[in-house]
Amino acid sequence: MDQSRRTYISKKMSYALRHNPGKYGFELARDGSVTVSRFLRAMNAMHHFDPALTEEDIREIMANADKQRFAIENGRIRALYGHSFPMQINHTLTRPPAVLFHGTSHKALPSIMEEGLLPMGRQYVHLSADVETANQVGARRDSHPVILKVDAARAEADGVRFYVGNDKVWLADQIPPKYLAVPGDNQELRR
Ligand code: HQG
Repeated sequence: MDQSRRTYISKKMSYALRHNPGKYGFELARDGSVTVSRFLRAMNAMHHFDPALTEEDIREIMANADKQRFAIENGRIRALYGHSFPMQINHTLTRPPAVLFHGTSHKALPSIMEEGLLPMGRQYVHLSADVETANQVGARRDSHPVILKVDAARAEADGVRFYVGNDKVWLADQIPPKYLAVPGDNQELRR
């Protein structure tokens, strides 16, 4: 399979597992998973892949991806982050590293420093474990993204819940502005 086909199928997988499982005719468990066999049947019925999509193909897509977006465990597949449908997925509550990052656009900054980081279209706020990852996330929206530094240790101590996505992506409930700063500025941009 060439990389463009892997990317094409990966986007369909994300759509089904993060955004619209109902359109594919399956339900997800509370952890966001569905059996691989049910998933393959639904994907093949919807997209008429020729040759038919197999578990081996999915494993090849996952192994060659730039990001770890999916996991297969005990015959079940799930998206690790990014969900947008209303039923909230249970992610594993985990103590975050002391500092996390969030890459965003200059345009969004005033509103973020006013309201905090909100999940917007997704179920959880997405944070990055390192600046490089935050840069990649932010570059989707701004050629010179703003990298916010999140005081995760203090937020967690104050009751904000954090969850693991993958080794680079963390999820959280909304993050009030007092835990956010633009690194390099002497003055934290909090209200
Ligand atoms: C912004 C991709 C205004 C937030 C990525 C972001 C990530 C606010 C946008 C994953 C705001 C939401 C998620 C506020 C937050 N006012 N704007 N109060 N609070 N925002 O796409 O974090 O390639 O839902 O800064 O790599 O950009 O799909 O979240 O710009 O890991 O696997 O609202 O999706 O992964 O955008 O990205 P998103 P995100 P995949």
